[in-house]
Amino acid sequence: MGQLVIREAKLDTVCGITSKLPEGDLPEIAFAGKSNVGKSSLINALMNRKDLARTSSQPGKTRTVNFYKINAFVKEEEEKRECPLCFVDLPGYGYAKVSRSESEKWGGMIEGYLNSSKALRSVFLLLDLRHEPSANDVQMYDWIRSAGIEPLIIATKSDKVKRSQLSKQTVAIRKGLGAGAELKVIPFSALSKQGRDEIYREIIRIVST
Ligand SMILES: Nc1nc2c(ncn2[C@@H]2O[C@H](COP(=O)(O)OP(=O)(O)O)[C@@H](O)[C@H]2O)c(=O)[nH]1
Ligand SMILES: [Mg+2]
Repeated sequence: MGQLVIREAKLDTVCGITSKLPEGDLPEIAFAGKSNVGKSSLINALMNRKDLARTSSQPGKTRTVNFYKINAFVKEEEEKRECPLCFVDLPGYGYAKVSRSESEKWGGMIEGYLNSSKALRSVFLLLDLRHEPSANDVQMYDWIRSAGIEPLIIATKSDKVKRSQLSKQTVAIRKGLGAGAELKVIPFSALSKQGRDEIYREIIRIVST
């Protein structure tokens, strides 16, 4: 199937609540999840960058939709196939210090993006491997599916869970979302990079079909 190689990644557009979302033509993969779940850490790990996407221990800081342009190719035996794409970092939800009206505005913007982007090819929904999905997580899962997209679930911080607990936690995530065994859940750790190659393979599959 080949190997995804990222040459360069750069932050291209930052959208606030009142900005018009860009209409790019690169295939887009969006990243969703509650604040502090490890979204920036995953995006950095995929881009092979330490700090292009901000990571912080203070949740709720990212209140924008960030579009990263990724210059990449797929390396196959003898050939290189160009594979330009765009990562879309959606604002984290579930942060207690945000007012209800503000979080509703953001919810509207995320839902609007999911329903209107023509270039959106997949959504990676991040859930903490240690916890059952929250009501907000379930709502996000439902929004993504209502937009006609089957999300890929990335279960983050897998280094904090014993190997022997991995499959039990994965089952609990599927159950919490009301999904069956067909829902793909990939355990990921930003520390050990467990799961990264599998996520790269998913990206190649998504962009190639
Ligand atoms: N142990 C561990 N900590 C992580 C992992 N991913 C993120 N973190 C930590 O969790 C916190 C929030 O991460 P961040 O990527 O900023 O989350 P975001 O709010 O979803 O973008 C930071 O302190 C990270 O260092 C992981 O895979 N393992
Ligand atoms: Mg972040």
